[in-house]
Amino acid sequence: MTTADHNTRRARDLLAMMERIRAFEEQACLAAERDKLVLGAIHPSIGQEAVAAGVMCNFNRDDILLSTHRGHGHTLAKGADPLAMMRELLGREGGCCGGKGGSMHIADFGVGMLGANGVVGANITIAAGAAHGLKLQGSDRIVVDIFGDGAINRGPFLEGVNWASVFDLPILFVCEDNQYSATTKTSSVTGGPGAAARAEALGLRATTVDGNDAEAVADVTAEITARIRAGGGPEMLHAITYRRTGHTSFDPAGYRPEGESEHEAKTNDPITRQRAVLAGMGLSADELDAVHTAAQSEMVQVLADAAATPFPADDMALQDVQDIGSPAQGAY
Ligand SMILES: Cc1ncc(C[n+]2csc(CCOP(=O)(O)OP(=O)(O)O)c2C)c(N)n1
Repeated sequence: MTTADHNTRRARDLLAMMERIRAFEEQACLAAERDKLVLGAIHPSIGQEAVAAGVMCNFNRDDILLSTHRGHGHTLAKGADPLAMMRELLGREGGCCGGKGGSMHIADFGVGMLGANGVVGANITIAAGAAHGLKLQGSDRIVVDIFGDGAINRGPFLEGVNWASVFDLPILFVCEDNQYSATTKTSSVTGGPGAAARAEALGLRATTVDGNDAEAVADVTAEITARIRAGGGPEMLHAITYRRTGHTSFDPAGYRPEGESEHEAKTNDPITRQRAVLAGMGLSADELDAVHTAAQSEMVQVLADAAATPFPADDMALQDVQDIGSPAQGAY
């Protein structure tokens, strides 16, 4: 394959993954808002798909991923089955976690996805632990840990990044900076220049990238992961993007300047930008539309199949649950 063919294939793969993530989340939002099939919140990453697609295309199935409450895109891009994910969102049999975890607690060890996490920042120390485990095993696998800009203001960021630095662990920390922490503009509660500078202060090499440019994210992550796989130690990627929806699918985001999200959608949509890249490589509008249509059809079917799946049997509630008894029973 020529370099041009390779570049075109990767560009198309990036577009296809972003389209699949967007379509999955659009269907998930419909399931929550229109169909009332989801108990609990959904945190969409609509507009942030280039981070998931661009980072994850540089990781193998047996590498390890830790993610956040906004982790559908990362998990799909790591290779998880969208039907198992949708069933999990709907609490159905065959969900990734038996229907007991829901959107914020999806894990799929089969593709190296150790878990989304509803506790902001908690995945950072877990990821450092996973990377330490791999290092002790002498494994050639590596870890990617994705967290939001809000997480860098929590203690686990310092603990996890420091630990990775001290033990020279094989891990890429990705700060997916969508500029908001729930209802707060993150810059208004962040001292100093932010994620990259903090990582550098702890001894990591840090790179900042336009997180809505899938090609740039994929390129820079390829360079970083090559260094990490060669034993170069932990690094930080600060990917700047934008949260287009409210914090959850139900949040109207009235705290945001009027028109901000619409402006981003019009001028900085990662899918539109990637379509332009591919058009420049010679793909026709019909070919690009076909990628969109395929993703839409796939995820419409995924929601239909998940909604038609039965709920788990009642006794499932007691499976995978630790029962060590109560103090009154002398268990301690
Ligand atoms: C320890 C902790 N504190 C507060 C919350 C409530 N909370 C949920 S998401 C969120 C904002 C997180 O912002 P960020 O890390 O930037 O991720 P984003 O939601 O933007 O993807 C907060 C404060 C929480 N889940 N965990």
